[in-house]
Amino acid sequence: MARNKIALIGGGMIGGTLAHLASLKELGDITVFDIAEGLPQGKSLDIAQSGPVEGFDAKLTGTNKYEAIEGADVVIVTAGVPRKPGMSRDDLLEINLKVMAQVGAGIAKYAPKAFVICITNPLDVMVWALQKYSGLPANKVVGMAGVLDSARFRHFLAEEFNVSVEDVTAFVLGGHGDTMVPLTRYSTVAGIPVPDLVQMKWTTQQRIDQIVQRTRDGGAEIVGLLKTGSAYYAPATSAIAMAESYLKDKKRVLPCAAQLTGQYGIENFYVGVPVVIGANGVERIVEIKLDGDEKTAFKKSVDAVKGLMDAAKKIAPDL
Ligand code: TXD
Repeated sequence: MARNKIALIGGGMIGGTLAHLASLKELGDITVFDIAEGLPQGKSLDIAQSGPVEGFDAKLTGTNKYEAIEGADVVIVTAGVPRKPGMSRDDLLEINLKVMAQVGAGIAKYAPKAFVICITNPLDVMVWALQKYSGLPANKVVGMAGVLDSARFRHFLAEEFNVSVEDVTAFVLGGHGDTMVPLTRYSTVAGIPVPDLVQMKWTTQQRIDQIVQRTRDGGAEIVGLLKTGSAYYAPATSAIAMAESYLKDKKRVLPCAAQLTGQYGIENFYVGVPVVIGANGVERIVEIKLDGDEKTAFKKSVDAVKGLMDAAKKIAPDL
């Protein structure tokens, strides 16, 4: 059986890390596309040369031509510009919308059967625009944000409780932005919900509130430290988990930006919710029961995404 083909649209900080991780995991042959001359070619060649040392077999190709992504099984999109300190994700809207139009056309022409994972910010609107521009079925186009946001939440909780990250689960709902909704009662240590751990005096509500806020600010914290770009190791690792669930039909339950068709009272709209990812892409949208406060927080997040979508429609009336 031929190897899977993974196309990475954008060979920058996240794109290069995606190529390296996919190679290490032998997920398939990898084609890195970028508009920058030489960048995808150089990174592909460099990673390929690490193969003999590490022992992975993967054909890596760098390209500036969309036809090289022909027949890709998975396409991961990071093309666009990242934030600089002081910029919000929303500031990237206009420039990255134009990029999604180009990327959508390339995918439609050369990889219409692919499972597409969008990473470019502002994520919830970019994945919505990419699905529209590409014309691919909505169950085959998702956004990566919730896996990263919940990973940040899980990391902070594991540090707080001094337990293995493997035994910490978390759900983060809503848009990938300051209004994201980390759900503490669905977050657990070995199945023990965080509110119970507060009762058990493992921590305090105040500490948990601080951790929730640090999760919301997770991207900005790293942008502030790096100064020249945004996070890329954890975002890339998160997208690879989604790609792997598709390629291996693992049916993982992961928080992703997916198109809702009535769940949570939302129609034809992308926002972060738990989904099952298998060989058919998004196979199920998990509609968890939200209590009063969670409903309010989720609606605030949905309204923030809606606001950005309205701004996007003004910029690109064809959307
Ligand atoms: O959780 C999340 N979804 C976020 C997403 C986590 C972190 C970063 N997030 C966003 O991913 C970030 O705000 C950016 O919008 C993307 C990519 O971030 P990255 O750090 O990889 O940016 P780079 O290093 O600038 O890489 C972007 C590449 C760069 O090589 C450009 O030459 C290329 O995109 N680029 C293009 N490729 C194809 N087509 C077009 N038009 C294009 N324009 C730029």
